[in-house]
Amino acid sequence: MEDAKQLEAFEAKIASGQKIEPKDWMPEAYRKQLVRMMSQHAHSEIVGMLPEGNWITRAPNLRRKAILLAKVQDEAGHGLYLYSATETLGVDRAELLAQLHTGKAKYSSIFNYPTLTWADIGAIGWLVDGAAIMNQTALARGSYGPYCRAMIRICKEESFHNRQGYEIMMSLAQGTPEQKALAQDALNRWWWPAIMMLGPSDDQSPNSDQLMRWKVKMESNDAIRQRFIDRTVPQADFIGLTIPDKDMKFDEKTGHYTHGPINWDEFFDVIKGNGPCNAKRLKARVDADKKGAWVREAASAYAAKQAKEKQVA
Ligand code: BYC
Repeated sequence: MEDAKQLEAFEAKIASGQKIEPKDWMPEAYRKQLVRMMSQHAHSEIVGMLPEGNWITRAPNLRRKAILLAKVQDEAGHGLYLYSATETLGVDRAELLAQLHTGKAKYSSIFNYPTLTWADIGAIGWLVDGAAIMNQTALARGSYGPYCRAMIRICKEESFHNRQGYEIMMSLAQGTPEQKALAQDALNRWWWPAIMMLGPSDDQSPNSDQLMRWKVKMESNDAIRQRFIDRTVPQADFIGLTIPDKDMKFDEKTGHYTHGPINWDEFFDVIKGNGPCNAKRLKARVDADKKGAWVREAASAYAAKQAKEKQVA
């Protein structure tokens, strides 16, 4: 039974804007929600390396290759910060990875779409990292210390990712008609999945109320989506690309863009495991885990040997 006084003190701390730290008392529901969300976030980072990793060997020149390699390495780093931050809640990383590998834990819907052309790398940086920044700068102001601190660093790196993506799109849009068509095609395919990755509409978001009350989420899914749209549509206009939404228009009265209907059936289908690349992504992670087992075993054996030698000395 949770102590009402402890709960009151916990909620007062959050209300006053203080951070909750790993050794502080917290309700079990808060801990569970954080483990769910932070581990899904960590999984998204490492699964997110796959569609971009697909283009490292095919980047059009050395400069592009070096930048993409650095970006994909950053995503691995984000996964590491986030698994470490999740471990502060008393769970084991191996257990979290087992949940990913058995399909029990989710990862972001966006990474279940294929990267068909080089322009997709531009679209991912511009739209996917752009949407992630909108979401994560809000999360950085949240209540759980280790998650917020991880977010601050991640957002700085995502800003670089976002600019590299937009710069790829800008170069293609200013190139030959074929290059511009590649950029437009990538925008057409990634726009709606990027809009959806910010989560279901508020009326279909069962976790939001509790998470917002406890300041894990600082803004609702729809509010962040609107901010992302308002920021991104003028960027598309600036480079002469068209958002694939015939209903998209600027509303002078509200100062916001209004958009057409979102295909939520597609979103829920993808998160159920039926997206174009779900099976492929999961297999790639499971295979990587199996292939890396000997490295983990060797590292553990070496650490045990070192510890034994220290004891003897
Ligand atoms: N995909 O109640 P809701 C990156 C699930 S990686 C899959 O609104 P919540 C990058 C949700 O889990 C950045 N599932 O949930 C990496 C819930 O199911 P469960 C990734 C989704 O948690 C590499 C159900 O739908 N960012 O940028 O309040 C290369 C109901 O939803 C999705 C993060 O992970 C989705 N898109 O809000 C390039 C940010 N959306 O768990 C780039 C951290 C919802 O109850 N996460 N679901 O079975 C969050 O901010 C929140 O978890 C969400 C969802 C806004 C995503």
